[in-house]
Amino acid sequence: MDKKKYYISTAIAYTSGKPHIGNTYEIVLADAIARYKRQKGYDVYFQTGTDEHGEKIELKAKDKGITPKEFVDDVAKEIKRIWDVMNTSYDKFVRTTDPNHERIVQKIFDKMYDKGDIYKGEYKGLYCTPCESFWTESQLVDGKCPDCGRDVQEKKEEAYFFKLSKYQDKLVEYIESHPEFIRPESRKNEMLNNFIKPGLQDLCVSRTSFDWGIPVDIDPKHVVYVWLDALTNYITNIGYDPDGSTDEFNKWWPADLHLIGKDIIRFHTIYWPCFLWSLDLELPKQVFGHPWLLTNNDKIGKSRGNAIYADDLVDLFGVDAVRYYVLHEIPFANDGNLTYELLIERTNTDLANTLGNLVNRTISMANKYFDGVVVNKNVNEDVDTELINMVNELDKKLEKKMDKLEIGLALDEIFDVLRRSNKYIDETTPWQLAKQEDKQDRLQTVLYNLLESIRVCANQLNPFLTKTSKEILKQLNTSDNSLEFKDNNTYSNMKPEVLFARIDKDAKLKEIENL
Ligand code: ME8
Repeated sequence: MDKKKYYISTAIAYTSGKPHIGNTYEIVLADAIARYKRQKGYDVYFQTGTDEHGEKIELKAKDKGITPKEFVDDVAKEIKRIWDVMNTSYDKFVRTTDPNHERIVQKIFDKMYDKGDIYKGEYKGLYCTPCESFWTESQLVDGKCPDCGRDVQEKKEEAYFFKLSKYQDKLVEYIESHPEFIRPESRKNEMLNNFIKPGLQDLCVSRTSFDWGIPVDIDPKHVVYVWLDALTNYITNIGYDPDGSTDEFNKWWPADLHLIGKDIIRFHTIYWPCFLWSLDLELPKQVFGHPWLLTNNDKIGKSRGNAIYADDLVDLFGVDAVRYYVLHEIPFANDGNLTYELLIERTNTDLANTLGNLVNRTISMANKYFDGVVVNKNVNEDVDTELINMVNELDKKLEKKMDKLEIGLALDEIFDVLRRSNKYIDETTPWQLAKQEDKQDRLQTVLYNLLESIRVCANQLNPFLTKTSKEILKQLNTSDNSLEFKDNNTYSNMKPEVLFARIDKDAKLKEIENL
């Protein structure tokens, strides 16, 4: 039987500057989901990339005295490097300056125009002549241009519009009859009540005031406005073509999950469905708007001057400590907070103590008491049952959380088993058993149970802490990737190594301060 397919995408990051840990969090989250699905046997396609057009980028390139293409080439390279530093397993890194994407966007525009969904009209707005920028009333600062502080004038500009209004009723009906389409639930209500039901205005989909964009085929003094260019990345890169799509497209579309931040859920659940309907395509199965990562309770932003970067954190703490922190600490629906203090505390408690110590102690005891060779002697006591049951129930429990995209809680399930395993050591006191001649088989059974528990947890950790998962299995000297407790494994030639060194908080904070 063919494997079930799973297409997951992230937002494509603006190439206006280096991505911060908030942007990076999204790719790590998507990566954990993609890896989990692969582990579950799905045929996964995981797409991410960069959003490279727009006026802001044109201006930034001008400031630097380079072409926009040179500018975005540099930034896209940096973004890809950071996604790689975070050990993310994307299948395709797409760029909106890819010639194929540009060509298909032009064709999409033409198709919508021919259908009557795009029409030529007039864009009216408040214009700042020196800055060559349109502003909305709410963007003005004291009634003046927010960039240069000068007066603005009402101005009209020729522009193309997409008939969002045409799809309003259909959109309300769709969202109400597909409760799984927008997640979490609170965002669905926000979209319906605050944005869609009050009335959709037609959307301006072209600009003539700047050049760095995809030229409109039928009227090349216009460039395609960014959201039509950006959102279509989800289909252009898998072989969509208005003149006939590829088999690849038919295999992957509709996407199973668009993972994006809560600030852009509006574009993905209003503009995007209407664009897709205009092309007679199905909608993605789900759009999940994840919460934000805050630092000291303030949103991390590229232009806010409070950016913390993933690669710096990896240099300080290692890739899996950073992955663990963002996956575990950012709850499913509420914003999460990142501080160095919290990151240090989490690393010490969960990774160094609960996980690292357990692995290290267990392998060390096996080496000390049995020269590293452990099999199951089946000398069981009541206390074993609870541990073994927990190990065997883990997969189901994890699946429940993962299906709801509750990644932090999924990690908790694994760590609950690890904590239970530590408690099992306290309960069974192997060091006491070691002193008693007639308890050697019991001692070996105890160590066997612990090794099996660690092995299963290590395999379950793979989607989240890939590097650590591999490292533990290497230390256990096993390639058994089954997810249930087995009775007949043999452990030998195990080598304990420190997985996560305990961090001295004060010393680390000093080191960070000096950076
Ligand atoms: O929005 N915490 O790009 P972008 C968590 N190009 N996530 C955050 C965040 C934070 N502090 N700040 C931003 C764009 N994000 C568009 C997307 S998709 C067709 C076009 C998230 O570089 C943000 O919500 O500003 C978005 O999902 C992603 O980072 C990229 O943001």
